[in-house]
Amino acid sequence: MATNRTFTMIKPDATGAGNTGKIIDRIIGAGFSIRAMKWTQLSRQEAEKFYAIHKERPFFGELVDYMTSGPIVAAILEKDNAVEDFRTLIGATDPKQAAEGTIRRDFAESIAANAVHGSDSDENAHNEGFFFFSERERA
Ligand code: 3AN
Repeated sequence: MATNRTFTMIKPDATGAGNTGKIIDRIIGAGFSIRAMKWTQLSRQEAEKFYAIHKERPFFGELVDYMTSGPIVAAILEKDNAVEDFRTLIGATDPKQAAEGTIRRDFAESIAANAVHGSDSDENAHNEGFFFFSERERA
């Protein structure tokens, strides 16, 4: 399993606000290369499957409603230490706690509508990329 890759989604608040290009610029500017990318929308069933790990959390219904509310951009990114460096680039889950200069600080609306997703481990990065992209798209 590659350990220099992570997975991201630009979420419906950010695509809807017209911030997709600015966020992709930030990602590339931080040294990540894009290995796969698609503009798509999640069905309820897909969002429930993607976020299954959170299904006992009180915000699960809200999370699924939100993530199916509009288009997203899914991408596989590559860089040394990709998972950790990308989490640093996006900042804390709650944009109010996110450090100055992070993507969530600058573009997120709230803890639920927080602009971008970033995988939290190499294993999840692999599984999440697998969820969205076929083998030839992941090359
Ligand atoms: P992160 O995306 O920073 O890893 P997680 O894994 O704790 O955060 O949560 C997954 C997603 O669930 C978050 N990106 C956010 O959209 C949503 N979420 C987390 N906590 C809350 C909350 N308290 N209320 C609503 N949505 C939440």
